[in-house]
Amino acid sequence: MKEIRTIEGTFTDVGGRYAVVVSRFNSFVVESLLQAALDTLIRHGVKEKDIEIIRVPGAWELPVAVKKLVDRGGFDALIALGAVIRGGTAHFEYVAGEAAKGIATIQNASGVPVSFGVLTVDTIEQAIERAGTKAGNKGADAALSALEMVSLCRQL
Ligand code: INI
Repeated sequence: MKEIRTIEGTFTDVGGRYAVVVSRFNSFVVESLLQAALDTLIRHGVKEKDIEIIRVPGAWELPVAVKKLVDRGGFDALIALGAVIRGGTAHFEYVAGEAAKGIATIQNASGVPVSFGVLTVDTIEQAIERAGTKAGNKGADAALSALEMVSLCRQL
């Protein structure tokens, strides 16, 4: 095993510039994701001046904003945050599916990491569990993934 070269990201002195794209829909949950994402970036040494927050109406609008920001350039990674809660409506499938597909397409085409911090859950309780209670905070997780990918991409 000692002979196998391994390339991986680290979390020390990563730095870089980050855009956090945040949807307003279900803001009572999404604001907790945002605060945790910002806290994670800053506690890992990212400067406030190197973080930009962009707000969109809902998860449906995340891909177009992500695309504009990637095209504008200057960001090492983006973090997309939102919460799509099923709540008995078929709308869920479209919004969640298009948000995920749109963001993945932009990430893969551009080579710029875009963390997917969009909750896709059945109930409000499940959303709350993932926004700072018993299942952690997916905003913090998304920020950690962004940091790791920035560090990794520099080495690839
Ligand atoms: N947007 C969300 O971010 N989460 C949801 O749960 C949601 N639901 O359930 O409808 C939602 N809809 C709005 C959508 O993202 C667009 O903003 C809207 O359709 C206007 O384009």
